[in-house]
Amino acid sequence: MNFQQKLQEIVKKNNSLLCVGLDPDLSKLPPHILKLDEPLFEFNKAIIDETKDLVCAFKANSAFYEAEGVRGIEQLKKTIQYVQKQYPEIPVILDAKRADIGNTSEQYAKYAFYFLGVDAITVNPYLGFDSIEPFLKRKDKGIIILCKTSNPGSSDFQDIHLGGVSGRIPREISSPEPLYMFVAKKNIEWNTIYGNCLMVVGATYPEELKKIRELTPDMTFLVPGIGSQGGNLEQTLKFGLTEEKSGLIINVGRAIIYASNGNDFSQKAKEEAIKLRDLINQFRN
Ligand code: OMP
Repeated sequence: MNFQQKLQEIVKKNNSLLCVGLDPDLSKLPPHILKLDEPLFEFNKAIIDETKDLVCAFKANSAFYEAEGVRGIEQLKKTIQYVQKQYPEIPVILDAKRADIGNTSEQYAKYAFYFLGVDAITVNPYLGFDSIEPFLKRKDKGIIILCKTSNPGSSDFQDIHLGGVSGRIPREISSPEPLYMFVAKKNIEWNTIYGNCLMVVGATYPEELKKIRELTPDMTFLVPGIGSQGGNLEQTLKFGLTEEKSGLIINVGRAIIYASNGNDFSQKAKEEAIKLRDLINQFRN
C-alpha cells in the first residue's frame, strides 16, 4: 500500500484530517516526564496513545530530536517504531525539509526511508528536480514539497514575481506570477511521474492556498500553521478542501501537545485534538 492509499484509509477510518505534530521540546515537557530516561519518547508515546483514533497522520520534526544528539535520534526512531508496531495504519511523516545535490539527497532518502522507515518526508525544492528525484523514486512514499510556507519570512522569496527572463528560465515560463505559484506548477508536473507528490501550504496564507487549489483539484496539501502560528482554520478548509471534502493534512503541534504541562498533559492533548477534529469535520459534512 502506498502513502496516498494509507492516508485515504486512515482518513476514512478515523474520519479525520488532523495530523498531530510530535515536536517535543525539552524546555516545555511536563516535569514528571523530564525525570524519565527517554523523555522525548515517553512524551510522544503518551500523546500517540491518546490521539491515535483522532488523526490521519503523525508528523515528527527532525529538529526536535537532532537537538538532543544521538539520544534524540534514538528516541525519534523509537517513536516511529512504536507507531508502526501499535498503530500500523497511521502514516508517519518526517518533517526534515531536506534535499541537496543528487547523491547527497540519496543519503537523506536512505536515512528517512530505511533507517527511520517513515511513510513520507518534507523536502525543499530550491535545488531543483535532481535534488528531489532520489526521494520521488521511492514511489510508495509521500514526497511533500514546500510551496508556500507558513512563516512571515516566506514572502522574502516565495512571493517574488517572476517578471524577467534570466539565466536558464525559458521565456515561456517567465510570467508575472509569484514564485510559489511557479513552484506549485512544478510540483504538479513532478507529480505526473509517480503520483506521490504533496505540497506544503501554510494555513496562515489562505488566499494563496485558494490560488494553489485552483491549479490542482485533488493534490493533497500538508497544512501547518493552525494554533500557535494563528492560521485561519475556517478559510483553510473553505479554500483547501477538495470536492470529496478531503485533500488536506492539517498539522497542529504546540496547540495540542502542550495543552497542559501537568500530569494530565496527554488527556488535555486528546481534548484539544477532539475539538480540532470536530471543528474540521463541521466543514466536511
Ligand atoms: P506548530 O506551530 O507547533 O503547530 O508546528 C508547526 C510544525 O509544522 C513545525 O514542525 C514546523 O516546522 C512545521 N511547518 C511549519 O510550521 N510551516 C511550514 O510552512 C512548513 C512546516 C512543515 O513542513 O511541516
